[in-house]
Amino acid sequence: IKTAKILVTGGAGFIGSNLVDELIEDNEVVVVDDLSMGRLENLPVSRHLHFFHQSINNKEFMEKLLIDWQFDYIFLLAAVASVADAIERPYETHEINQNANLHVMEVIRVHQLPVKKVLFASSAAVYGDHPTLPKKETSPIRPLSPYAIDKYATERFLISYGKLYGIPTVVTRFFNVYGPKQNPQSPYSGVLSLIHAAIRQGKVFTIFGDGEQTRDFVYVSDVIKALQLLILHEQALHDVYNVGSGQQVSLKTMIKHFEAICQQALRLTYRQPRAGDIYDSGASIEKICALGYQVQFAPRQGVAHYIKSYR
Ligand code: UD2
Repeated sequence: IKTAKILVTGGAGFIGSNLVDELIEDNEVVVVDDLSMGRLENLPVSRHLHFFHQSINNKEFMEKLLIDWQFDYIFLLAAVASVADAIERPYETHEINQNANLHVMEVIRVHQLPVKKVLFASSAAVYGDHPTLPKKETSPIRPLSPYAIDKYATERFLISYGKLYGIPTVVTRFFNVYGPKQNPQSPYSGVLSLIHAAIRQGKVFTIFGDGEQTRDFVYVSDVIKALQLLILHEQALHDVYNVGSGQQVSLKTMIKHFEAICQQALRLTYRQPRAGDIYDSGASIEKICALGYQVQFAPRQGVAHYIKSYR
């Protein structure tokens, strides 16, 4: 994207700040982030960056921002990203994960803002524990938590606003994203950020279950490529796309990659599986690949790049 005005909600967070790094060279980028999980240090220093320390839930602020700026592209990445957190405070997180995003669409509709496309970041969580793998966009939807329900409902709202009111939209379903700037501070942070922190600090890492559970781990720079492709591709319209690596890999295999690349053993301890944990997960990425998406970082290469970026 070039010479555009772009809004990234959650732009100081893990995926958001990696996206901002890519966009900032050639565009004016506005970031709205309440810094609940995001960090200012994640953001580049640039006169093209306009940072607002605000919640997307501040409706007055968001309305004014959208009207003042007349954005070309909008990436809706802000969320309470932890499923566990959403289970603790379902009503509060609903305000952010669903209503605040719906409000953005409503402002665009009411003021007929000329946005070229709005992208909403949904999650593999919408598939729930239905056993057929890999997950296709047409697989059964079984949202099992308030978090997944909000993600799914917001997907539908976005697409419905898109079709009814002529606002171009697209939705991504992220699988297990990992890489630089992922915050390991919560026990519900992405497991690879916790492994990365444990191996660097020589600390013990707890495996919940037997470690043979599988995930589709996708490196953040591949995710950023997917976001840029989907926001620009004219065929990616009012539709949903899985974003993953297309490889289903066990936790133990990922740990072996960390150990091999760091040349150091990770100290392990085992506990009962987490309540509600899904054993296996994997993405079909055929749909996004048909638009020209290519995975650059297989799991081992991704881990190597991740570790290198901290040296
Ligand atoms: C991911 C998403 C979540 C939701 C969900 C949908 C992340 C960070 N979370 O949850 O938002 O979309 O998918 O299914 O991407 N584990 C350990 N030890 C630890 C931490 C985790 O063994 O210290 C295990 C955990 O029990 C699970 C696996 O590692 O089996 C992955 O855990 P996660 O929290 O990174 O991601 P997941 O798939 O539960």
